Amino acid sequence: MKWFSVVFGIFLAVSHLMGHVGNLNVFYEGTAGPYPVRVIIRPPGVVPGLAEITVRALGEGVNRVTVQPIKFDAGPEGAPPPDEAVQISDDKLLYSSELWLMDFGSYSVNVHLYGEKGHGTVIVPVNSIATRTLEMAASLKAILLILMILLVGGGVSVIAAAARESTFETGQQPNNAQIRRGRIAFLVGAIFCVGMLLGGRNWWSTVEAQYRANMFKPLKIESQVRLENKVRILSVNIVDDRWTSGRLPPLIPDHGKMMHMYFIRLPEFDGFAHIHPKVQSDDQFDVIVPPLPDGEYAIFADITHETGFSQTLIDTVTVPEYHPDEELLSASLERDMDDSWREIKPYRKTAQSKDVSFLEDGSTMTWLNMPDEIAIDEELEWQFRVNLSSGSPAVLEPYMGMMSHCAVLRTDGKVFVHMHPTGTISMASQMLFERQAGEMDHSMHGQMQGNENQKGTVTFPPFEFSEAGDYRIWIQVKVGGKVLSGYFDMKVNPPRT
Ligand SMILES: [Cu+2]
Repeated sequence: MKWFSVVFGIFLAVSHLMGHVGNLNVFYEGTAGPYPVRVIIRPPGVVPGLAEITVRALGEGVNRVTVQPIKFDAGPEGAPPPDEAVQISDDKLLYSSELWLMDFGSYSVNVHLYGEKGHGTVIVPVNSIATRTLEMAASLKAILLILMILLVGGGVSVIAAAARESTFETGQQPNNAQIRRGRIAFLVGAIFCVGMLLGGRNWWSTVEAQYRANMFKPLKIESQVRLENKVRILSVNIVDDRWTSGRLPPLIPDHGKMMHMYFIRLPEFDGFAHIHPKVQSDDQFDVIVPPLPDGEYAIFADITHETGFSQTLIDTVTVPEYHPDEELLSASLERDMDDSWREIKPYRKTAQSKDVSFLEDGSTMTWLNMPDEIAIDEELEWQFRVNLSSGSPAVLEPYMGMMSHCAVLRTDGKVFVHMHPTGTISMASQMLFERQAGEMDHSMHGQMQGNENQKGTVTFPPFEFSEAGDYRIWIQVKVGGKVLSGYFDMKVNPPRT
């Protein structure tokens, strides 16, 4: 099926969405000092623009919340004073605010909570990027056009009339010389006004071109698979000249890896891997392809820059046939110990969505609150439970510091989200901002990896889909030292009317 590749190719060409490809919203759940808290940031998608911030205290005792945007390169000293978040009247635990993100780049929003147990802070990183241009409404366009004609027409007439008649006595008629002077003034005035308009247009186009040049595009990558003694090695090369010319800040590791890649077989999503390419040179990352069937694969690779800016690199790659007798020991690199993969059932658009997924070892993963139907912009806290084949709840262990890793993919490839029970943020950028702020209580990191390990459940902070469509969702957990990957299919409807 070539359609996916075609759609995907077009998407790559025009894509300006990121991180979470096609979804800019930031979800975070963790603790601010003594207070458990959930923060949602909805960036405007234009720069400068107003970001919407919602803070929910997950317990009693909070009576004041402030929010403050901090640009990475300006630091806390260069930040505006904190803004008071307003309590939303009928819900005592919910606060909301709007913050201006003035510039392109990496920001953090520092959320301060005050109450009975004192003061707590949490830092939530957010990318300030432009992903769209705002269209002017047709009615406004029409009004402005009419005003422009009136203004220019009126201006030129005034100039002409002044030149022709300003020296008259009342009631006098203009003579030929005066009429001619009026016409010349009309012409000069018209040329002047048109010149002003053209100049204005020129200025506007320049500003707009600058904005467009600053619109977010993920770094361009090229990927291929080569064989080394039958071992399939995937190479990802960053070929974007913004990167190769050294204009972008270097990368930092996120839970110990420079790149986190989801590697998904097309077009039926029946092969899935979460792998970690290793740095070979400034712009080359290599990884051993897991023992999955040959074919076309989609790549979603998350990286975080030294400024806290994170992005997802996307590509597709053709993978040759798997050799069961591949000589892994002779390969020039090793498989990362945290790499995981699974072959699963092909995606069928028509299939009934099921809330139980059978895992590799015979245990099950149940989506406890899977809705029959969901529409975009509806918040839903996702809850999963893993049961051993004996039926008793599994004891979940952290996998790369998290109780679970989740990947959400729309089946046309246009929306991709990678998240954890702590939300959608890059942990690397959060730690970076915390270091910059220099005041954080690092004991909180223990609690951030996830919640309620008892009863084999994991919970993700409320997620809302921002685009309708068909989705496949993968949920990974670690049980008894083994990574298990469950998957679910879900249809997301347009907004309810
Ligand atoms: Cu993850």
